[in-house]
Amino acid sequence: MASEPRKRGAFIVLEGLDRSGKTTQVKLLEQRFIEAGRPAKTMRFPDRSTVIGKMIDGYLKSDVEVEDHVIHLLFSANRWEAAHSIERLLNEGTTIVCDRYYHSGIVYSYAKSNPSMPLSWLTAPESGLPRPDAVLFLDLTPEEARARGGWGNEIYEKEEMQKKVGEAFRQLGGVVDGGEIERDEDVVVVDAGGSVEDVSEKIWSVVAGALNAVERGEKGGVRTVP
Ligand code: DGP
Repeated sequence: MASEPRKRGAFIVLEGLDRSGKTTQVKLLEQRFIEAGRPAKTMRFPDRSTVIGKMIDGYLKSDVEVEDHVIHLLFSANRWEAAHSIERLLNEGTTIVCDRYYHSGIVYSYAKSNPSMPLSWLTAPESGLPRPDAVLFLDLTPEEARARGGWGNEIYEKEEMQKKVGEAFRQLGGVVDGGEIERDEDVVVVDAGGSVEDVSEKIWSVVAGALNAVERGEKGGVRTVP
């Protein structure tokens, strides 16, 4: 009797503003998959361990200045460095829980309002990367972020930037419209204002739906970003 073909893993991305609890939730989600007997692995972007990642780290810490277009392409290159490993893991049946991915790439650069970086230019380098099965944006108001101790010292951790990034993510998630950014069907906005347990349950309810679709083969094999 022929054995069943091995099912591919699901590719789940958590996006969020700084202080949204994203990193904690990524770990909880990985644990949940493992407890359910599903091989799972966490990843994060930027991956500061590579040569390109170290350049990004220097920029984020304001140790070096990097021109807007250049840093945008470096963030994208940092995802492309991992593209084959992501594909391989998914094909081997490992589910990936990823802390930020290409939507951060688009939204953080978009928030700079640089007229020579229109959306079409920002999205182009991401085209062809492995596409997530679900992207959850953990939403938090600046007041809630402040109540959690405020932001750190990195380059984007300023209230004005966080407001713009939040707004752009809400447009991607279809919660607000009116801007240039169109709704992206992969993005779901989750209110990250509750307790760790509450947010984790909300995340699980969205992820479970995406997981079922992957299990039933509705999403096909590993897809690529259009
Ligand atoms: P984190 O390690 O998750 O705190 O992310 C570092 C910072 O980098 C955070 O402020 C978000 C920002 N960021 C993440 N990915 C990208 C990207 O692709 N492009 C840009 N411009 N910023 C990004």
